[in-house]
Amino acid sequence: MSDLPATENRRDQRCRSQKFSAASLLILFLGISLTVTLFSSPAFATDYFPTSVSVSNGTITSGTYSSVQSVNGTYLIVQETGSFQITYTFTNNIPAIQNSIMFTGRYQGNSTHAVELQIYNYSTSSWTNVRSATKDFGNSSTDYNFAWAIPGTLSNYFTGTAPNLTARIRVNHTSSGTSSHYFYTDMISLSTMADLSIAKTVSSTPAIAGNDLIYTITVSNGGPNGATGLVVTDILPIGMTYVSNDLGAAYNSGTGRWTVGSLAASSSATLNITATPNTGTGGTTKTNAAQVAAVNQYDPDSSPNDSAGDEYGTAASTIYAETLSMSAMTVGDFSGVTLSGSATTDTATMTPFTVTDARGTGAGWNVTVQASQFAEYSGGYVPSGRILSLSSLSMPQPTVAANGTSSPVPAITTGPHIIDSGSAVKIASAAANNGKGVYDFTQDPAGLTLSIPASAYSTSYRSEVTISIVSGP
Ligand SMILES: [Ca+2]
Ligand SMILES: [Ca+2]
Repeated sequence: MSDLPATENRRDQRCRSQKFSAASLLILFLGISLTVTLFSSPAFATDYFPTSVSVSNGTITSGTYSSVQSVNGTYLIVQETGSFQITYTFTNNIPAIQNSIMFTGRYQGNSTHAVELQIYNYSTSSWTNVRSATKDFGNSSTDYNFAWAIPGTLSNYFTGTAPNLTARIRVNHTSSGTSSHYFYTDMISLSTMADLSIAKTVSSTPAIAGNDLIYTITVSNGGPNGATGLVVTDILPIGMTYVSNDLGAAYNSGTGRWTVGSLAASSSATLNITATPNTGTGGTTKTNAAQVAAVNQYDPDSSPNDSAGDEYGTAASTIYAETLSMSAMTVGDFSGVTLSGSATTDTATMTPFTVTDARGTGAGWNVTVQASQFAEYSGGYVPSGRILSLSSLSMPQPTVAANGTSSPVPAITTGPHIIDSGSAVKIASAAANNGKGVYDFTQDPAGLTLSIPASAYSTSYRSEVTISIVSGP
């Protein structure tokens, strides 16, 4: 009977010298230069403020309409005397239809009282609730900061002729009030609003130094209105080299600016950037960020260019250590045969294995297999014992598939291969600039075949199988 113990990577001397070569590359690239890109302050939406304020069933105790034209802690304060209304009128000072109302302030009163925000509908000659809730302003000792979308057909809420449109907003208190209740307005304005968000992914992690990967950046506009003047930045991390993008001149790889321009509500735009981790980055993690840098509309839950919020997204890739390696291949035992006076065969198993070339050098590699001549074995090789003739052991032709983003797959040498012929047999080879990446090799799991001649002697035999990966085309 014969048994074949698992062995692998016996010929690791050349692999080890290759690893030292990769380490010296790492030192060469440590002197990389730093690039800093600065941007001017982003453009924000323009706010339009009231030109007059009127109050019913209440008394203005402090401030005028000019008090409410910025968030500065100077309040227009209305003291309740009944179910008050505060009407803010924007007369002939709005150049275009707006889609949202901004408010900073508070109601200090009875928490059970309904205090709601309304806008005048010139089409129906009635007040429309901006929100469905009636308690838009609950009792609070600290200011609220609201950005509310105006519902329905926006043009119904504006009258006159652009650029001199008029609109009216009202705070409506429907309960009977007392003189101990106050409504504070720090700022109220009409503006435009678009809720932008960014999603970002990367095609490969882990990634291979020297192999392309793709960043996908999607910017979405949750509305309620279209965004204009939209710019997204994506500056590649240090150690990554830009290759290409799928939007052409809209993305400037030097500044990292993607000029999106206009983006309608409920729509999105996508940019794919192809880049390569430089050799020397092995063992590190590269995180790439994209964010909205500028837009003309107010975003209710995030701000441009602050590396935070839902319009800021990141994608990270770990980079493989820059080595050439392969996983273990395990060879099973043969089951053994009963001699019958005729030639016969026996089979044993071989497991799949994986080659990883993360050096980024494009030096290529070869996988070789060699089995020693079968020799009599009984707890150890028997001196001057029986042997089987050379060239009796064959393995099938493996198949290979790239695992993830990889350069052209290596060539497979046509098999089956006789592996105990006295010299190493090349079963796969990656030419220069091929085979960079991770490759999974599979083969017939019971395909290792031993030919046993009719003249064989009955005893136990053993052979050592060595599978090696070596650098070079
Ligand atoms: Ca947002
Ligand atoms: Ca932000």
